[in-house]
Amino acid sequence: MTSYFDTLLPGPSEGMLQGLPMTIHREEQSMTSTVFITGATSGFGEATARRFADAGWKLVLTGRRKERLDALCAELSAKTEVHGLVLDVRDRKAMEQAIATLPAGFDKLRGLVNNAGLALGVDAAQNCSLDDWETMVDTNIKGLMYTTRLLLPRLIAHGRGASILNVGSVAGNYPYPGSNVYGGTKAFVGQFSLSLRCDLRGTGVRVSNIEPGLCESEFSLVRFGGDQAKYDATYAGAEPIQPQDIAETIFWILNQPAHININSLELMPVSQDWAGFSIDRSVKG
Ligand code: NDP
Ligand code: 8X3
Repeated sequence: MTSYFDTLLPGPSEGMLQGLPMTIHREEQSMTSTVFITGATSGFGEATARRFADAGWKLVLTGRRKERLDALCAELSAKTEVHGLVLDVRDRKAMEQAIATLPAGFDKLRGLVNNAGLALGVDAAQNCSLDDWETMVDTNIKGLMYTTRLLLPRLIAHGRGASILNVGSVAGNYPYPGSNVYGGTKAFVGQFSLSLRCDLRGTGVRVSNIEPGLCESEFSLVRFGGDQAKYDATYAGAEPIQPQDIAETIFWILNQPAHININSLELMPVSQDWAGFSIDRSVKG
């Protein structure tokens, strides 16, 4: 019987394993283990890049902050081949050009991690900035749409064992005050992921959506406009999930045997649960 762990073994030559199911998984892994990760300059994306580099996967890493990207690429180049792309996922033309000109050796993908994203604010809808709403839609929906569509041929070229891993959120599953457009964009990610699976029938390409709850990262600094006190209050006493935990989860999903698709995976820290329905008791009876 072959376990998930067999896919991770560096093990002996294929000749020695002839006839074992393990051989099949090893071949799938060694064909082209390149993963394309958006938003690798911090948080989940950076931790995921490190996790895959440790396992020897080749990396294509993207983000807007050049200095951070350059530093990460330089560091991880000691472990594996790395190609950095300073890219704004909202810039369709730049994305088209960068992906069309991926260097040889990075052109066939086994993994796409659609991670780049953000939330801006927690105001009630009636007080929100339309600019912020557009930024979230352009990044979390349109950016993810661009990478997916542009990279699909390269994932299909890899075929069996390839994966698209989308980073959704619990905010796509449950409403809370102030989640409005952010939650809407993550609901899109969930539904798009399921629909993609239908379209990719027969290609061998898998699609997964992870839906994390409270995780500690710069996400909350971005959301609160750099307000460190609000950041600290968000995580105080909660033992939130860490980016390394998410990286392990993503690595596990992409390394499942090729006949298994993790459709969706929702995860929260133990400290987090649901608040229950709220009732406005100021209404006159
Ligand atoms: P971070 O803020 O630490 O990381 C976000 C990453 O996205 C950065 O690398 C940033 O890079 C990149 N990014 C943002 N906008 C763009 C853009 N326009 N073009 C290219 N890259 C962009 O947050 P997390 O790691 O926590 O978030 C990663 C994903 O996880 C997001 O999609 C988020 O919605 C989701 N998520 C986060 C949770 C949390 O509690 N932290 C929980 C559930 C989901 P740069 O600024 O350099 O471009
Ligand atoms: C981030 C998790 O609960 O802040 O997607 O929306 S939450």
